[in-house]
Amino acid sequence: PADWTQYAIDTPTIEGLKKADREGYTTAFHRARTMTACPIGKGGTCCKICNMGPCRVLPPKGKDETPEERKKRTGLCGATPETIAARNFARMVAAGAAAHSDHGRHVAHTFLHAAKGELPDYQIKDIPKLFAIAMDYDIPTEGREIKDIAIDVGKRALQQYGQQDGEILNVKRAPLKRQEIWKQEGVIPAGIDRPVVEVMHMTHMGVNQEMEHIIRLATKCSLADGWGGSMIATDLSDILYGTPVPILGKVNLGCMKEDTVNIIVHGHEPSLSEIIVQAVQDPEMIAYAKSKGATGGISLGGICCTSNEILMRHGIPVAGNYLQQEIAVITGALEAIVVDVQCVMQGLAELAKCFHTQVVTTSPIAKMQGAYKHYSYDERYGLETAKAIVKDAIDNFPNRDKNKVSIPTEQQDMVVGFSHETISYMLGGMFRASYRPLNDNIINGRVRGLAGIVGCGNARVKNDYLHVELAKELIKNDVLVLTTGCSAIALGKAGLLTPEASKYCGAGLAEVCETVGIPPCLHMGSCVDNSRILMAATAVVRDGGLGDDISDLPAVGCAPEWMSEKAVSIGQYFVASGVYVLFGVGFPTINEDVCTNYLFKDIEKTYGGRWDFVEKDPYEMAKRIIAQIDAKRKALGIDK
Ligand code: NFS
Repeated sequence: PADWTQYAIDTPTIEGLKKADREGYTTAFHRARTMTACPIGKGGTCCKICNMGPCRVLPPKGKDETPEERKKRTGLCGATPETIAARNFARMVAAGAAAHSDHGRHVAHTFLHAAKGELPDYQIKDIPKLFAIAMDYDIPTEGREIKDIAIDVGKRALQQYGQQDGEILNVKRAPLKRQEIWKQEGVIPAGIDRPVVEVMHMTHMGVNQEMEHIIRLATKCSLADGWGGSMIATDLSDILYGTPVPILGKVNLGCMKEDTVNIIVHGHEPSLSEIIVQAVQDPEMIAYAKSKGATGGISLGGICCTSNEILMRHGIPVAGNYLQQEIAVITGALEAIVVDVQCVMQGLAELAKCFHTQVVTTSPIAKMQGAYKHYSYDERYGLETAKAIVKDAIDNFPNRDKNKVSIPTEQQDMVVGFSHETISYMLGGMFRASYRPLNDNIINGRVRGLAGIVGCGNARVKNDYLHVELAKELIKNDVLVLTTGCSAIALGKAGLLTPEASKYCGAGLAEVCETVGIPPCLHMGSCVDNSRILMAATAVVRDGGLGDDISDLPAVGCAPEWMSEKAVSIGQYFVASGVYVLFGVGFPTINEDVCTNYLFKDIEKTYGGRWDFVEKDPYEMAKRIIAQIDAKRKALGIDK
């Protein structure tokens, strides 16, 4: 068996993997040790878009081939390596944008029907944000019923998806200078769905064969995600379920208990998990659990971004991030894992067969072979469905095999819930909410800059290690970290989402964190909530003193352990919004130089942002990020 301390840093994961070895279970960690990634596909130079191929155009670098010889290689149709790399990249962007945007569509759909009063278990919660969004959407509010405003907001959001002409609404939130750049480049999406279809079309055999143009249309698609679908997902979830405010939370598998029915929700969309939160608090359900021998009642935890959604709004504990989904099953004490969409491993179903765990799929678009039960979740029957799922899990409690149970006790406190609105209130105060105090601290150098650390875990590298070491290195150098997704959960487990973590900070950042009473790493939510980071960056620009565009800010983005296509879309919309973005663990086009050079260098001339890549050294990552921040400070004339 492998030495798991080489592949994970957190004790429950390491212990879970050892248990898997002892008892003969297999996880993604195991598979990553026995399977190698395809070296040609990984670098972006395998073309499989037509039936004359697949054409493996370029072998991995380092084979005995001169750059000239490499350049001569083409696919059977003559497609050049850079066209192929760009097309593959663009398709990743499209898949990621589709996932985020369809999530947003689902939220908008639920929102509209809730607004109409058709969903008894859903009510509009955040009225001030409803008014703010209505204003952004040009919907009149004066003298109108809340219900009518909400219906209009829901309709307008849904209409954005199929809009064929003009511009998506939210681009006007961006700094004016940014909008000009997008206009000039022709990358403002008309609607949200159309650019996804366009990318699928233009990457079909025999369509777009100019690398830069392929990337341009991929950029438009990514903007339809970040400033479109993802932003709608965030805004409408906030209005419907509440905008996050700072709240205490806990993270790690210690949220599961020996004497409770343990249920974990996993995936991304909050619609069902919001109602499950209510169901597990129902006294009848708790009494029922006790009647089945679970003397402690019911424990609810979460994994991945569904978890982040209910953590931010209700303080529901996080069981773990992406690579803990199988480890949670291996505890032997999980009655049900309720999954919706995205980042759910098919390996779960096989693994669950070794235990009593019920895998429950709930999305109309996501079934799993071997799952215990499937619900095509319909919001009209919200609480009824949630209760049926919880009741099933309770009935499953007596099936728990005590001999197989080992629950970790680790649980780490954290402070979460930093929506961009909340950050503004915390810094500026209720009556003059503003980012100006942050700007002042950036100008005076107490805060050197801002870094978004986001994205997944990847079984190819030591789990959580890159996130945590990078964050520590950055806060040590006075860089304030904004975090979302599985990265935020990794930082939480490491104790970096607590005000006490200011002990890892440089003197300047420590002072700011202690004065305001915030952690040096701010958990801003799930991956669609990267749109909050865009809004925060825009607010920093608006509140003055740091240039007039996002690209002027000493701000960077990093996904050190990314694995999903969504991460590529996020990266691209940050680059297109003027941000330097660093990826770890491979880059989609890295085996091909022309497209990679464009993304890493030339694209900066257009957008002021660019890509970069460091395989797996968090200190090298930090070095490059800080160099980038310092260069921006210098350009602003605020370097010390
Ligand atoms: Ni983001 Fe969230 Fe996690 Fe990666 Fe998956 S859960 S949407 S994709 S793995 S951070």
